[in-house]
Amino acid sequence: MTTLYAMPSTAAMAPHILLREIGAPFDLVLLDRDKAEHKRADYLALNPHGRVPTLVDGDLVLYEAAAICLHLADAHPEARLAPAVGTPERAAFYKWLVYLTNSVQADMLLYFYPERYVEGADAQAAFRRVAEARLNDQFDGLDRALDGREWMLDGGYSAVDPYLFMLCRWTRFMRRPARSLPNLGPYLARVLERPAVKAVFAAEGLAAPYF
Ligand SMILES: N[C@@H](CCC(=O)N[C@@H](CS)C(=O)NCC(=O)O)C(=O)O
Repeated sequence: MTTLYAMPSTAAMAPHILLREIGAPFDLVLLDRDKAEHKRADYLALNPHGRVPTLVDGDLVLYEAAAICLHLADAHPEARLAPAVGTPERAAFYKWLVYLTNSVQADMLLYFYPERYVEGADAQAAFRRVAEARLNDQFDGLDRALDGREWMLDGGYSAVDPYLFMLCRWTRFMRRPARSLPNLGPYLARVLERPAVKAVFAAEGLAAPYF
């Protein structure tokens, strides 16, 4: 049996989309952040960091959203969510997924949680402005990478796309959201058209704006 532990509108969204793209049965356990269910002993036994997502797949317990995406794509080759191992396309797949989790997602933390890095309201506001500028550069680059293409990889929709969609969604209340960029805007609308993505918003109880 497969179970995804999640909270709505978090880093669990990309794995959640992939599970619905794959179409195999799974249980979704939505933890209540207000009740700190992700810090309870039974959950910490699965994920000692007390964060979501965590995937339980038979005997396997796996956390880190990108690792879960890689595992799901590998475990369900029939869903064609990753290019063949050893191909240049697979290398591009690694590049984008690692970039998204290691650079863009990491800088999102600087933007959303400046108090974790610097003390004082003024310093935090300045820190956040720098983080926002870094994110703008990153999304400009992602927008350029999408120029003339439907999905991030030549071979079609892959696990990279829900991951990018998830991160773009996090910019929706920023001064320059990803949806305002010329290629990312139509791209996000394309991702939203996928039944799996619509099903995720319904299951997580999320309303517009979606990105
Ligand atoms: N690098 C981790 C980050 C996970 C993470 O920080 N999740 C957030 C939600 S987006 C969380 O669980 N926060 C709860 C907390 O820190 O208390 C991943 O990609 O899975």
